[in-house]
Amino acid sequence: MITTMKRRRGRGENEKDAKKQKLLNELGQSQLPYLTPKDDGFHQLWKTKYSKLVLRNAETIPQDVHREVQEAFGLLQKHACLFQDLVRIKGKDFVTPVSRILIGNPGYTYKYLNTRLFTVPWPVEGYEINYSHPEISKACEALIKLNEHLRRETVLALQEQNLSETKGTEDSVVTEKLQEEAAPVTESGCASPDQSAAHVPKNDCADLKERTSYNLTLLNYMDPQRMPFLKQEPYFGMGKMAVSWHHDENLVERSTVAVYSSCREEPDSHEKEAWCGRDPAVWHVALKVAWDIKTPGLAVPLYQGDCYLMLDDMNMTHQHCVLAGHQPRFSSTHRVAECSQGTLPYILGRCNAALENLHGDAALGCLALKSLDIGTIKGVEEIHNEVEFEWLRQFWFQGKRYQKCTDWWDQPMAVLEEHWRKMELMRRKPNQCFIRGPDEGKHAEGKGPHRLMTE
Ligand SMILES: O=C(O)CCC(=O)C(=O)O
Repeated sequence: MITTMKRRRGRGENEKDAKKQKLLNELGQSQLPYLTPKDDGFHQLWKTKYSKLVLRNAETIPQDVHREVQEAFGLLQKHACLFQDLVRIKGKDFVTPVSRILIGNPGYTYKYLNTRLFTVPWPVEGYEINYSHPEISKACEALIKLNEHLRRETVLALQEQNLSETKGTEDSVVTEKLQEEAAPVTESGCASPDQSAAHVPKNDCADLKERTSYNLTLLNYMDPQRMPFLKQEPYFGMGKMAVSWHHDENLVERSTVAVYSSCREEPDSHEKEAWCGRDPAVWHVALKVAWDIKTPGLAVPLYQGDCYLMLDDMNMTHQHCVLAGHQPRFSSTHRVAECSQGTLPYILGRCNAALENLHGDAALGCLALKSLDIGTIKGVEEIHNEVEFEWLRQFWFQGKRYQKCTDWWDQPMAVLEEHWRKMELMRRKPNQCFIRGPDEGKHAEGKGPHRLMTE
């Protein structure tokens, strides 16, 4: 049951609400201005207030990457691998209009809006992965290839931006480069990457690597024709949104988010100039400066195969939303998820630490606690909750969706459940010899958390 996963709202969320309310009060009935490419000042606004948004339009991306990624989207859809998520916003449950699948490093998870998604692993050396169909394997391979392409593009883009921060230098080569950089962003918003790293000031390599090594991608799909009740964008009057205003959560600080966008083009219509503002037939990414009503918003159209990068701290300083067009669209959003508490090795390590307090041998029919120290018992209780609420319930609540793609999580989840069961016994009867035999022990206290949830 969903109610078993209830969580109190944090102070941060209440503060956010207060800020949002203040903003809406200031705004009253009026709407804020925003610019699109057909507005004067669009490129200037981009360059001055949204400079960490970089668009790489489709022509700059290798054809084989386009072909394989677009085929991958089709294959994942054919095998019904994408699902709408049940998320919690301000204590209420919502089903996302977009359908999603998380693909990434084996054993990684990503939590957004209180829902933890588990990666369908992409192929990495050292891991044996059984996919439920060769076409799913092919799709995952295409996405790790895209991931690598976007990582390289991101490093280049970051290097370019570091160059522009060295303004005022005497170095003539750098000055020359600066003049190039200072030129207005091109029509496409794509500043041409300088492939020669020779004059690029040194970045802190370790840091750069950490902030650009995407460890997973969250894929989104939506067909707007099947979603008649999309929310209207509330501040600027930008029209229907597929994804509301947000910052991406749980990412490594100052890490880039890279997005590949794919949607069929709308056939040209004569009504093109009939609307003001953004073209409602075309998908856009929209950006605004967080908690700022003075700077106009920016709506950037996205055509088949375009990519955009939100560099460095842009995901923190700005919010973004996705404005729906008319055609179905896929996107692949590559992220450096902050996984210090989100990987399988992490949670197994936690469980093993808790089970250290267990003494004896289940096979011999007797287990007891080594220590009854209150701190130790509390620690076990914490881990017991963590494995139950952050892992097992999250996993089982999402049903059998992962099995559509792979059996990768089945065995680890069985192990976690077994650990949970032992901790449950430790908690219930802390000072008794509480398991009489392996099979009896297994069933004595009865139920795994997934069963509790479905009751
Ligand atoms: O599809 C996109 O362009 C971005 C989607 C997004 O913002 C998200 O998944 O958090």
